Amino acid sequence: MTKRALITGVVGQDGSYLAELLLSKGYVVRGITRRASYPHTQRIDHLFKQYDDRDAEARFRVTYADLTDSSSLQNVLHEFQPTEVYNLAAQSHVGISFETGESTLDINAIGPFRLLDAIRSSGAKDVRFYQASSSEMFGASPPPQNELTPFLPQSPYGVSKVAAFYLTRLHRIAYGMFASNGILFNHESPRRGLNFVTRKITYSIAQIIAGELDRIELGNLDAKRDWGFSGDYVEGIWRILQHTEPDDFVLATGEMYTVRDFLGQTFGLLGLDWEDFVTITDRYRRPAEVPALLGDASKARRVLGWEPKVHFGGLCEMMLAGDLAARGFTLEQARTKAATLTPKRGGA
Ligand code: NAP
Ligand code: F7E
Repeated sequence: MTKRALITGVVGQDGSYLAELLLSKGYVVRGITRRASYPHTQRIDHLFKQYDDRDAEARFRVTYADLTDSSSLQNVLHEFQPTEVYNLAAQSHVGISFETGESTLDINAIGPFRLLDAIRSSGAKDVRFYQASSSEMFGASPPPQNELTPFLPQSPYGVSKVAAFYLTRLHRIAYGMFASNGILFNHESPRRGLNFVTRKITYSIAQIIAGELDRIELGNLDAKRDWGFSGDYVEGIWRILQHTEPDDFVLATGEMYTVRDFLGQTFGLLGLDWEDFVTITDRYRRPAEVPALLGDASKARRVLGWEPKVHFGGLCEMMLAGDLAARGFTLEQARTKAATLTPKRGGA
């Protein structure tokens, strides 16, 4: 039987990689996106071209629906009849969740409830459900963190993801649904949103090389994160739903670096000293911070056979090369240009 996957958040970073992966495995894929005032399908436009979504039988199509709109979720479930549902949609920015707490909780916590409830009420017994849970749920719990580590969330985002985690487990326990959580540590890529710290740094370096920017403004450089590659993590997400039984799994690299390390590595690739180009500002500090995240993914390795392929150095180079290429520079050309730069001192 052909597998049919519904992906919420398909126009986001992970949604785009997951759609590629599932299409390569022969799935019929339906994405949902909410209305925006300007098209923002850049991450999946190549899939429209490849799988022609104008055809009624197309393997890849996108439908308007919203996690805050129950009837839109019920309609797409009824019409598409998925065998697997991947709930990746979220207000995913931790810092912004302090400014938009109510809508973050609505989308990230009540949203998954609406979706789980719609699947349950539809009577479809065999649908498998994946919830995009997050290492932000661990918050202030000291590293390393695994599936048994207590949750101590430090933001409205973290709280919303804890609620969704337990709602997913509850549907598994109370109604026997195949509902699993992936507790994913930070994962990045050249498709990462521009206001997450890794992509902000690599995008800004490319702007500096192109002569469009002098300095980068950043907040807390001491935060420690376990950064992996989104392309590796969607493989783990898929494996979580192919497992014989529903369960919860941490996905992580098991390596931890500071934001300062990320600066050193990426500027270092061009022979530059990051301190010449960075200004620290309170503007990007958060009311509460998650100091250190380091994942122990031994359960996923043992049970699912999952392991990340890309590590810190490779990730930094992949992201920087992507942003430089978009401005017409190879790494080698950027190094040559970097050697001619005169940093504008001050502020750091
Ligand atoms: P992302 O790039 O921000 O993608 C999230 C997507 O959700 C966006 O396309 C967004 O649409 C969509 N969305 C937001 N509100 C929605 C709503 N009300 N209805 C329907 N769609 C909505 O995030 P990501 O990095 O791919 O992460 C995917 C998921 O994993 C998220 O749930 C995130 O919280 C979780 N997660 C991410 C990481 C990580 O490091 N990347 C780690 C752990 C967990 P718009 O483009 O219209 O805003
Ligand atoms: O921040 C610090 C910031 O926004 C990383 C999301 O995918 O991963 C992500 O959340 C660190 C924090 O990611 C800036 O204070 C310094 O300590 O890139 P970030 P995040 O908050 O770890 C988790 C697992 C998710 O689930 C989330 O969806 O970097 N930092 N200066 C900065 N952060 C940003 N964004 N911008 C700065 O200028």
